Amino acid sequence: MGSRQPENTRSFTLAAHGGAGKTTLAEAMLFCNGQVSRMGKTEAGNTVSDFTSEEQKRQISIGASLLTMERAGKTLFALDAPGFADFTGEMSAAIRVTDATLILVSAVGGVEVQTGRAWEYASENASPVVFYISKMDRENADFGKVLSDVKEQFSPNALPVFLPIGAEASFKGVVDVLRGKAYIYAADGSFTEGEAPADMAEAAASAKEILVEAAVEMDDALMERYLEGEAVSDADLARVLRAAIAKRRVMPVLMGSAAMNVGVHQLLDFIVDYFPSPLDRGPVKAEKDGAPVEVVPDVSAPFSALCFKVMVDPYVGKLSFIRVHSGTLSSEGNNIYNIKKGEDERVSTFKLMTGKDGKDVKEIIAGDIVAIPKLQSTKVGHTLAVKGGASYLFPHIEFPLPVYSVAVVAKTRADEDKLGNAISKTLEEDRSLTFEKNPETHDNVLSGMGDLHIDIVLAKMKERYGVDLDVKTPQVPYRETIKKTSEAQGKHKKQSGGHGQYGDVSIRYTPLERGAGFEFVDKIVGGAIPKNYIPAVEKGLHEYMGKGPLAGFPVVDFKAELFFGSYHDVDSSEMSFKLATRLSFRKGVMDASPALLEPVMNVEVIVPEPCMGDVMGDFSGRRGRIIGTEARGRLQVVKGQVPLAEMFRYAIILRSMTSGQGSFSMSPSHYEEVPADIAKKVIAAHKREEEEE
Ligand SMILES: Nc1nc2c(ncn2[C@@H]2O[C@H](COP(=O)(O)OP(=O)(O)OP(=O)(O)O)[C@@H](O)[C@H]2O)c(=O)[nH]1
Ligand SMILES: [Mg+2]
Repeated sequence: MGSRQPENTRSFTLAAHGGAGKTTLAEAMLFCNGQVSRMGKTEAGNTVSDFTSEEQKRQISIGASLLTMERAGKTLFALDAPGFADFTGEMSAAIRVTDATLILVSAVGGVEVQTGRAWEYASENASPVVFYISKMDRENADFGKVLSDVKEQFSPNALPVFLPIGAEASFKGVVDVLRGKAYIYAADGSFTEGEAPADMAEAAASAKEILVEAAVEMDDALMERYLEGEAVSDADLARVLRAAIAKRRVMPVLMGSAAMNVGVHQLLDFIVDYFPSPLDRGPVKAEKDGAPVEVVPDVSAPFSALCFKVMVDPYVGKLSFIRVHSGTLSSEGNNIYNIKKGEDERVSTFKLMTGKDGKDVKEIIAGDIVAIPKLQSTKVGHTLAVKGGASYLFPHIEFPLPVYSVAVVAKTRADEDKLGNAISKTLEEDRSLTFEKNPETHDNVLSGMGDLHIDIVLAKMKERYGVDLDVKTPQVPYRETIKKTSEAQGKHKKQSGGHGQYGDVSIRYTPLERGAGFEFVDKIVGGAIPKNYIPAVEKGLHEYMGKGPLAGFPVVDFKAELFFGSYHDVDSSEMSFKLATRLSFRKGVMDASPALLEPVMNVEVIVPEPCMGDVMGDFSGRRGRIIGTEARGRLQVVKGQVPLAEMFRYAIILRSMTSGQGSFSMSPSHYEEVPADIAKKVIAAHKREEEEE
């Protein structure tokens, strides 16, 4: 590789709705490029991209796979991202670190929900977009319809560069509008170059004219000459078209059939000729001491890179995937410095990855996307440099917040012992996953993007780390409180034989406002209880508060005033006073009209306008209330508050209610009293549990 230059690098993300054909297209590219001798199929579980056992079993992509290709003196880095909504984080991270986004749209299915997400992520990252209409060989493939949908829903800048020859079963080639040539494929996958079929010549010429018109706008002098009627040379056109693509002024529309391997050579050539290089893409934003800086993709600048993915292979170990943004780095005698952590990391080699296989390379340069084995402290989103070199940080990579939670329970003691290690390794790889022990309910709560995501995580933990887990709905962290004032005496007395026990307290319990917590007041006068026993009363209250008398949940928002009591010179002790406090507390709370409180969440749902009615109606079915709605781009935001108890399966319900178009996020708001009929059930369930124990 030696003298590689960023101008010879092309990186792109394959992004689309689930099943649009990304992995098949990636496989066809490798095949055309001579890197695999037989094309694998998703359904046969033998593609280069989908190499994990869960991907093969489920016949979908789960993680973004990196494929490296050499073609016509260029290095191509393709990230094949998953399309299923549960793995959107993999797609957004891939788009962030590549120089272009190849958005696939099925010629049969057309624009779908995740096509929209791919478009949005590309737009947020100002990523140049090329559309690829896939599956042209399939029955009902309709290039014209999909093209007009793409234009209408995404951008009028979507302009065809290839035109299909035939369709469905008779789809056999493409006309490359720029070259004015036709490429006709034979059954054995070979193709011949020729003139465009006579009935397509006019369409091809007019498509080219539209491209020329759009592209010359990138160069004022050229545009002037063009408007005066001068022809634009091929070299000039190539130059301005490249610029127009890099600036999202033209979004080429290509097409083909990956499964039949028609048009893939032409796609690869187009990538080589027209996709933006890191130099075309220009500087990326970073931050130094709170001030913005621009990082230029210059090979002689200080080295800097961003880690965007971590993969833990039980055999090979950890691989950290990085995008190099500036400089050159050799693996010989160099450490990498993790700026975020302030730690040096040993580097033995860099790997050019294709699926699970890596090819060692000694030097990496700006624009490269490679893996580094066995980095210790580097996590997704960290900026890497060389000690004493670059000192800025790239913005963190944002992942969607988890929206679906389950409580996991180890099946056996052995599973429990292995859980910690398995979870921490899994979390490292999967940034859309969180794990938390709820301090109130003691549930081990695993949260992710949906039920498929959680299913896959559990299957992976079982296969890789041998941890078997059961799942259940997490417990709601209910709380208890009181609504009235009460006074209760607690007297603990045991004076038969041996050393006796004696404690006697009278405590007044008063409700406090929501969120106030607990307050203890010592109102003892005249030594009714000696000073040294009073801390025991307070300590006792703190302890018993943790498990309320109503249903065993923490008691909150009340004041306890110790106002009277009595003691015995010999038999009183701290323990006796604690036990007396317990008697008073249980009676006092039950006499003060106790109530159950539940957490209420702030919920924000983002949906297309037509789904708003359903979403709002569903809110009231969940005991929720709407706070307001507002428009956000082409979508609507519904804001409201809903009890947590009603939200556990919401990710799944929202998906089906909106055909996958809705998304939501939530955060804790406050505690509120549980309606009586529901409280009764919760209390009864708790009693049953206690009896079982
Ligand atoms: N007929 C036909 N089928 C195709 C073509 N491309 C993909 N398929 C089929 O479509 C299905 C999905 O293909 P994949 O390549 O796995 O789709 P994907 O976009 O990678 O899917 P995810 O990664 O799960 O989002 C498979 O059954 C493929 O065989 C094509 O060009 N023609
Ligand atoms: Mg795939």
